[in-house]
Amino acid sequence: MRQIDALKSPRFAQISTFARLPRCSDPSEGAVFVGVPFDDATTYRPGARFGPSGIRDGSRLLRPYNPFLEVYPFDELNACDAGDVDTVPGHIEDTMRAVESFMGPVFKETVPFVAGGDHSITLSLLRSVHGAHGKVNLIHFDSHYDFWDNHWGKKYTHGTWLRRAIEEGLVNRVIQVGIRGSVYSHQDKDDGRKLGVTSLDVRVVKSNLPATLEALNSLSGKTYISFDIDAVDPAFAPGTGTPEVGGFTSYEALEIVRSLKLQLVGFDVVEVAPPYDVSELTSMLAANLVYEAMSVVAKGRKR
Ligand SMILES: [Mn+2]
Repeated sequence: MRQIDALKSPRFAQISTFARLPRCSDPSEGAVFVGVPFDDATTYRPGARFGPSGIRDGSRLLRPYNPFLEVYPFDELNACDAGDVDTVPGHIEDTMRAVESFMGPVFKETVPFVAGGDHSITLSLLRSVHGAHGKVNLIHFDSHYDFWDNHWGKKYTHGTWLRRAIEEGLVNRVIQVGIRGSVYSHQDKDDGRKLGVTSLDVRVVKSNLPATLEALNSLSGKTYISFDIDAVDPAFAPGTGTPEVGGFTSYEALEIVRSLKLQLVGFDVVEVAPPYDVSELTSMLAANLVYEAMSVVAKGRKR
């Protein structure tokens, strides 16, 4: 988009690119960073519509070489920033259509790294993944199950996307990582079992990180990762809409992601809400999680 056209667009939230990467207009140019600035499906604090711009700001200090994985992720992936999807504030179904029409071709061409937005966007992303790859495994980092049937009678919210994805047959194995906090009833746990979801709660993960990594790395075939930043403790990631105390440290979150050896077809980090952030802590962590995920994909290509 030419600068003068950008001035006429209501896409006012985007002000920079991820990690100062070049802008790409053609997604097939390389692995792309994409923003989805939408937060009308949140149930508590809104603000995740500013996640993409916050994460771009939080990414400015990222440097080209990852010494832990010994890769240059941006070079290896020919990475660029494709800008934001044209979401429609206040209208979730229009936004879902916009995400699917933008992301469908992107998933066919390359591996996208998506910054939300609230977690409702992941249903549209998984529909696009399914269109490109068929059923994939899902690793879902979160403090919440997100498989409620509805909220206030509504089927599409940030707490119901996973049940919709399972109902629509978009996913194979689903492993949740970091579950904690109070829920409405014991039913939630039973529902997970009925839906065939493996939930590794925060105690299980924290008490035995190697066993968790083994479980995740045992997934075979194409895998998608959705990372709700509230999987991390609010002491490390305060800028989010439905915080739950007692989560991962930022080190643990980064270490889990960078230790994955999987065939990733895409990655999203959602629920970053900069209005509640402190000193860009949450945005910087989200940017670094994207960086580690890019590095995992880059490392896989080098092998
Ligand atoms: Mn959550």
